[in-house]
Amino acid sequence: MAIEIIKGDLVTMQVDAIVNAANEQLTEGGGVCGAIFQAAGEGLAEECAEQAPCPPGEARITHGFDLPSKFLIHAVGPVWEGGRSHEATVLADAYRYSLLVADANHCKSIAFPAISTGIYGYPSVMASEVALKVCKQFLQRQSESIETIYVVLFSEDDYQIWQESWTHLNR
Ligand code: AR6
Repeated sequence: MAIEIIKGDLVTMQVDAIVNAANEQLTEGGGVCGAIFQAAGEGLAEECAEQAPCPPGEARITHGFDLPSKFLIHAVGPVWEGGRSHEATVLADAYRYSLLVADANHCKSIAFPAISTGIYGYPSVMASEVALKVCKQFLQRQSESIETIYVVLFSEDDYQIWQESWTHLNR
């Protein structure tokens, strides 16, 4: 079982499930969500609409359509409001919920973006600490089918930040 932190484009990941940094209505947005909707193509919006809304901290599963992944897991992270609105709890819940959904669907591999760290404004360093801790604990304690968790960072800066957090967490 492993956690792999990589730099790249989430939509190209050949995994069982790709996680979308979604909004509560599960509609096409900007950021990685926009890229996923574009790459998935027709059918995704309709399947998402059937499952909406999805509150922050939860996730919904759809097919991957034209993406290389079988499933898409739409996770809604918190909007950053300075850290006093339980953002860390909600972010941890969003990762955990996604992992549970993937596991329940017998996924062996899953790829996450850095949920909430773009349009939703969550500082990347703090988000990495929350996310990586949840992923590590899940693999150690709960996972039934998931063997590999990828975290895919889009920018070099984020990649460095998440690598450092990972090293720190395992010290
Ligand atoms: N691959 C990997 N990471 C990416 C990609 C990509 N192709 N594109 C962007 N990122 P964001 P949020 C990174 O804004 O903060 C949408 O409109 C990006 O650099 O996509 O959770 C939704 O519909 C950042 O580090 O998601 C919601 O309304 C990370 O993905 C809202 O934005 C997340 O940034 C969600 O905001």
